[in-house]
Amino acid sequence: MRLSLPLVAAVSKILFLGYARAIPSPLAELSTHDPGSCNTPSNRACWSNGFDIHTDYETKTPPGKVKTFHLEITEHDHWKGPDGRIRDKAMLINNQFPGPTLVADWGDTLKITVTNKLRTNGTSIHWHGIRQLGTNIHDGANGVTECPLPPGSSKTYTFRATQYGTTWYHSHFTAQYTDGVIGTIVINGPASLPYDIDLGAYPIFDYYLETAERIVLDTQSNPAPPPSDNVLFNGSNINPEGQGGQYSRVTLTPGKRHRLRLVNPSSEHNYQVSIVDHDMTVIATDFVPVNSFTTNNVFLGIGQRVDVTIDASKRVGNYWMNVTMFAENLCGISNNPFPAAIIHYAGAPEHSNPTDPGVTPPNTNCLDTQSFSPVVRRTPPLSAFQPDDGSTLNVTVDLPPSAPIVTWKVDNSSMRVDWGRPVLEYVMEGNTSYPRAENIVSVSERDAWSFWVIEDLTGIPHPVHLHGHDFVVLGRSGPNEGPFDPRTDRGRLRGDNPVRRDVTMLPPGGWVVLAFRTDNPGAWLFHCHIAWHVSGGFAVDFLERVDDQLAQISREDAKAFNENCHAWREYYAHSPFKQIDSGL
Ligand SMILES: *[C@@H]1O[C@H](CO)[C@@H](O)[C@H](O)[C@H]1NC(C)=O
Ligand SMILES: *[C@@H]1O[C@H](CO)[C@@H](O)[C@H](O)[C@H]1NC(C)=O
Ligand SMILES: *[C@@H]1O[C@H](CO)[C@@H](O)[C@H](O)[C@H]1NC(C)=O
Ligand SMILES: *[C@@H]1O[C@H](CO)[C@@H](O)[C@H](O)[C@H]1NC(C)=O
Ligand SMILES: *[C@@H]1O[C@H](CO)[C@@H](O)[C@H](O)[C@H]1NC(C)=O
Ligand SMILES: *[C@@H]1O[C@H](CO)[C@@H](O)[C@H](O)[C@H]1NC(C)=O
Ligand SMILES: [Cu+2]
Repeated sequence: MRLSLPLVAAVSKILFLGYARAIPSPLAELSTHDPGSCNTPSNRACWSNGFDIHTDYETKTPPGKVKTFHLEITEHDHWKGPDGRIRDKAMLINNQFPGPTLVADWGDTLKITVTNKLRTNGTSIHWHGIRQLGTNIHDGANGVTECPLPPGSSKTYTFRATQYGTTWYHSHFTAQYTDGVIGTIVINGPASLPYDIDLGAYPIFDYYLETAERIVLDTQSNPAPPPSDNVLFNGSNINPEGQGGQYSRVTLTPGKRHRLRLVNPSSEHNYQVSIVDHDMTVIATDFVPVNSFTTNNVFLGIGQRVDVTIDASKRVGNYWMNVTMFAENLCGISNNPFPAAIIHYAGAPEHSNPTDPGVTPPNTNCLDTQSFSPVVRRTPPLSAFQPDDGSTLNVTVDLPPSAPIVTWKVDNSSMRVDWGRPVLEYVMEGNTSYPRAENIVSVSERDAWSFWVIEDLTGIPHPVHLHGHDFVVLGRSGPNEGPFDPRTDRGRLRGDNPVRRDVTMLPPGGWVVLAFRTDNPGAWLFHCHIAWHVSGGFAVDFLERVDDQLAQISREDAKAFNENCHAWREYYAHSPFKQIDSGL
């Protein structure tokens, strides 16, 4: 399919509302063990002694506490979902759907014990966007950084919240997260704009009545994804077919400014989010605080987070919050034609629905906005970028009947991890004979910018995600502009404080140029976040400074790793079900 629409900027205007600077004198009296006490509605830029919105969180972390959490994953048959319909099977965390929101402060250490109470499936939980500085072994990517946890066993994931903002966690065991193994995370920290009320994490995601395994098998024979049965806002919606369920209602206090932490933990859907008659002001993209940016709709690709503020400055009433997917651009497809939630002003009628349908936002060709400016600046040296075959990753898809099943490939190789032989095991053994299907991309230079051109030859927009780093988005083509041409396209790159985040959209039939600093040794997945595409092999594994990584694995972590792998291999030898996809 060829698209001729011009790239329409989704933004209305840029506002430099300015964030208040940290006030020096009262701050000096604050104890460093009292994070957040200078973080008041009128001064969200402030955090604690020596830490504020201008602090570079990649180099400095405030002291924090240890926070412990317990997540238990269980399997449910004949489960009645939030829109009143029955699913054959669901997998829930602590019996909640979505799972509990984990809340901590910037600088805290999270200790999260995950127990697998599933009947036959393994599991591994990935903490999306968490940098895992020095703790790659807690990244939760099974077949890469650990063996899956077999049924009946537990693992404690331990990592430091060096960043702050909003994110989510999910199973990385094949497409298991689509069955319900997802939840959100809020790390409290400073913000680039004052606000009165934090409404918390607000996930918007696709919901299927079929099991994830069924959809994986279907998309192995036909690449066209099935439409979702619904789109849930904060875990609820009405049943679009009729009786059952209810709209999510977000209550605003008239006259106040609210922070809403939008998260897209979908399996297939990328959205443009809009609220009838209201602007939103973006203050963070993924974990990266940005200078406030006011718009009437925000793009939310899978895995992305956009923290916005919303002023309750309109007439007291109820307003639709909509998500738009342009199906012709392959941005997502649902059997719910107009997925929506209700923005409810306190004092407005409690049970009535809004009447104004609002307007459909302009079509951005399923591409995310590139106009954000991070508060803490980066200026990657474009002169150090030497595009060649070695820095290009191309994405292709083989279809039946020329391939046995739909097979997604990066540089002509489809990822297939071996759950029982994760990459870190090779690293710990000093064995460099990685199987081709691990899709290893070695990156060995230390503390350097590593530049990558990603080219799409599949004709579909893909939300691409990197573990262990925020990348900078140096440039991007429009849809169907073909491969990156160094002679003409170099000039389109921007090194002056480009967008920085952990997911961006790869244009269909086009390219994106990304870079990250090799400051975090480990085995870091880079993959499409469409569940059916990563399941089908669309992933590589950046093996960053493998020698330095070996030195940072603690003896305790290595022991737990080996014991779990041993338990997994024993279990898997007799497990009734085997790996049917990439494993991710
Ligand atoms: C995972 O569990 C589901 C539901 O019980 C089952 O259908 C599927 O075959 C299992 N897959 C693996 C690899 O254990
Ligand atoms: C989302 O749902 C949770 C759990 O029901 C609730 O506590 C929270 O207030 C909701 N968030 C918003 C913004 O409505
Ligand atoms: C928003 O959702 C409501 C309810 O489904 C619908 O009536 C309205 O047309 C939608 N508006 C937009 C702009 O999608
Ligand atoms: C994609 O990259 C691989 C490996 O570099 C190369 O063999 C192949 O020819 C490329 N495919 C296309 C269509 O450019
Ligand atoms: C891609 O890999 C296949 C084997 O999987 C090989 O036969 C083919 O020659 C490769 N193509 C290119 C362009 O390297
Ligand atoms: C490296 O690992 C592979 C795969 O498990 C194994 O076949 C090989 O013998 C190992 N090499 C060494 C030197 O241990
Ligand atoms: Cu994809």
